[in-house]
Amino acid sequence: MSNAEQQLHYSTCTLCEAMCGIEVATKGRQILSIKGDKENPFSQGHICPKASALKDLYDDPDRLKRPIKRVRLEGEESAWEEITWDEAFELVANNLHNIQQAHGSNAVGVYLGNPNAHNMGSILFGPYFYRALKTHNRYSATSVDQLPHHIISRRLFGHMSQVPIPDIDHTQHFMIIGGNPLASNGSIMTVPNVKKRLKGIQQRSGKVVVIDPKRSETADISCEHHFIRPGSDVLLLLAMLNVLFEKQLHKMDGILPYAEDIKEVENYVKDYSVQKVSELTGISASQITQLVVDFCNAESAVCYGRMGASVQAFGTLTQYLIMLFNMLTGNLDKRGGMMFTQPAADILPVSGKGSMGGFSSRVRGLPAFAGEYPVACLAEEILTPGEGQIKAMVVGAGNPVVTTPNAEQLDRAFEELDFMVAVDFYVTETSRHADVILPPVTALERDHYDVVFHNFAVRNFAKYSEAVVEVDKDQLTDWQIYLSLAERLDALNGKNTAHYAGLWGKQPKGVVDDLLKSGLYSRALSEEGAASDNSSTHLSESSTADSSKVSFDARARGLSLDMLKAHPHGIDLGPLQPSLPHALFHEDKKIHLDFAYFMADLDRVNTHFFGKASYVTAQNQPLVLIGRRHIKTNNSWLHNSPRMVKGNNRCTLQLHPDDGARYGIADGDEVRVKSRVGQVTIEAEITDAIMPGVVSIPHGWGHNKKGIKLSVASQHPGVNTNILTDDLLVDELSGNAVLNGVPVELEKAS
Ligand SMILES: Nc1nc2c(c(=O)[nH]1)N[C@H]1C(S)=C(S)[C@@H](COP(=O)(O)OP(=O)(O)OC[C@H]3O[C@@H](n4cnc5c(=O)[nH]c(N)nc54)[C@H](O)[C@@H]3O)O[C@H]1N2
Ligand SMILES: Nc1nc2c(c(=O)[nH]1)N[C@H]1C(S)=C(S)[C@@H](COP(=O)(O)OP(=O)(O)OC[C@H]3O[C@@H](n4cnc5c(=O)[nH]c(N)nc54)[C@H](O)[C@@H]3O)O[C@H]1N2
Ligand code: SF4
Ligand SMILES: [Mo]
Repeated sequence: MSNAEQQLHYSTCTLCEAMCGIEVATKGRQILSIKGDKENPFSQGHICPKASALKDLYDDPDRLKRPIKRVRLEGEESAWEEITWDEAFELVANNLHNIQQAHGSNAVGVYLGNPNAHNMGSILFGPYFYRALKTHNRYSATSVDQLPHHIISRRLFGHMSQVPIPDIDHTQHFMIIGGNPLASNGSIMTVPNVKKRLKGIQQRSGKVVVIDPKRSETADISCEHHFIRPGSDVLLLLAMLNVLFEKQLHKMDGILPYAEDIKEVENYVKDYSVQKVSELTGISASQITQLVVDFCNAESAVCYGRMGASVQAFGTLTQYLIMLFNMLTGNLDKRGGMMFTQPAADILPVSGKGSMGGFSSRVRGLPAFAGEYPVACLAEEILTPGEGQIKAMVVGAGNPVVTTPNAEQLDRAFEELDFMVAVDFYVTETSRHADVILPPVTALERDHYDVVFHNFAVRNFAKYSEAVVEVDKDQLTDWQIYLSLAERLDALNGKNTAHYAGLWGKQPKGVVDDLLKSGLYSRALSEEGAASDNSSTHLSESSTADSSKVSFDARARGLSLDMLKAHPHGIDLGPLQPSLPHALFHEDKKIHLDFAYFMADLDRVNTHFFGKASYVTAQNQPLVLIGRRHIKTNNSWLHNSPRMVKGNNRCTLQLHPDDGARYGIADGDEVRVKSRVGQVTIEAEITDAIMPGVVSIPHGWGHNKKGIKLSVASQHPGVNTNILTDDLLVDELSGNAVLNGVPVELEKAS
């Protein structure tokens, strides 16, 4: 091992959505360094400080490599014991099976966390396991995140994952509502080096406008920033649409062939004048009008809303109105506007469109979407006795005890389970409750094709990379874990398991190969490729015009895994292309605006903001809590890397100097923050970057739970903000959690 040669590998960082290309230097099984891959046509050498955390994760002595089983000792104590994979699979399959036999299929609940989306194996082979479980009790991080986007795409375009994204490289006007891509590196917009691209808009005389209760890092480099009262975006959007019609600024010609009824939007918004909403939003009437006028005067423009706009009381309606605003200004499916992507390996045609309606949750009646219930109701489904009560949990790549609302209640609920299994390489706040932990390998130890995020990328691009380091025979990837469990469960349920042999042989990468070979580019290339010498297929034509760095070799017979292996930096497939009506999944090839479903929520808006009993008057607004991200965090799970937590305490309560004075709180003071469901004590950070009446705490912290095995994170525990967020506060239309705009009270801790 010691005399192994140094090798360079070209891989992809899977930590956030940006898909940055990385150059990894290895010697044997040692990872020497991680740098940006300059030859990667998509990310062009960009990485953020988190990329090196991939090495830290790989080297982390706290990381699990073999399955462990909890052994209960006397009293409340327990210890972990390493077991073989065979023992582990048997234990898990038997327990889940027995619980389902005794209490019904729904007695097993599943929660899937965010890293699944960045994992080819989990995305493609995880479903075999969930299907084998046959439970309706499915939950995921989607309902503390992008659920509104999926519902809108399902209803309007016919598929939950057909989400149009901002054409950032060609737009002349970018309005960002509740997103901070400078910290998050973009979301539902895969965009490496977003800072350079935002600056690019300004260099070509375009404009970046940020609407956010915080003057964020993104606001700092934009042309214009407006504070907005958290949760009032829906009013802003209604008024913006109203201005469009009042000033006759709308451009409907392009969209009318797909959505004739779009004219009716005028009737729904006519009551929401800029004057009516200005005090409640905190943005003046003339400023709102100007926002619309500037947007409409731009050659191309796009309005984009993310976390801050989605994960709040009116998140679904807000995102819907954002979509209508883009449509009514002629910016859907237009260069520089909101565009659909053309991914090379397209899973949409072979994945579920998103089932709607039918089910609602047992205890509270929250709506199911795409076979999942909102995670805000998970704890009550475990804690409330009766038929269908959850008795066992499967948690895959998630840490809901830190990341979901009313976290302490969920923590208690997990204690009540008869059995729990976690697929995770750490003993976390969540997995510490498990009876068995099944640890998969980390990102650099597995093959990767980004099955999800190419679909949200600001440029069409394809890239495949093999694992950069070898693993031991008894180290497994997520897909091997899921497939093993699925096979055992099916066998226990008396099902025929003959087809599993084929799946083991094919592997997730075989599925990707099939998708590539049957995909858009392969078709284009095999139709024209062999004959042409200058890579001028209908797809690359515009890519050459757009100075793509690597134009793909059209002489090749078509895109495949082998072709991608031969291009280890990835293959650029050009800028986004207009693609209506092709992008629509509805059989009639129309956009279904579905006013009946979405606009029904205006009743709730009216009651909330204008009803008699409303607590949200302009004068008497409660102090509200929002969240934030930092470039060196990744939700709850990178705090065990020393270089990610180095430096000043970042888990602080930010508040405005006026609020500091009002509550007698100075910078650095310890403050007690209380909500309906919990309280925390946290250090205050006074800053005028936050709007008066609003406080902010980042999520993902609170590593002080007994029994976790995160030795670095435990030294920098921070405070879990989701102890304050309220499981009963949801966006009622979707059931999505409200993590922004939570009423809280403050006092200086004595
Ligand atoms: N207050 C507040 N709360 C929030 C948010 C907020 O803005 N404010 N944001 C929300 C959002 S957008 C999200 S997406 C959620 C995330 O919420 P979750 O998905 O529940 O949590 P993560 O912190 O991403 O936890 C991921 C877990 O997966 C493990 N893991 C990492 N990679 C892998 C892998 O490849 N395989 C397996 N099996 N395990 C892996 C990690 O060790 C970690 O324990 O948090 C949400 N919570
Ligand atoms: N460094 C880092 N990057 C990440 C992650 C991470 O944890 N750390 N997580 C990843 C994940 S899972 C996701 S989903 C993405 C999320 O990526 P983004 O959507 O960019 O999320 P945030 O960075 O939290 O930015 C949300 C912004 O919304 C603002 N906001 C809060 N409430 C409101 C409101 O009511 N109205 C308006 N208009 N704005 C509001 C906040 O002040 C904040 O600036 O980031 C991804 N990237
Ligand atoms: S921005 Fe950072 S975390 Fe995100 S993919 Fe790039 S290097 Fe990884
Ligand atoms: Mo997320």
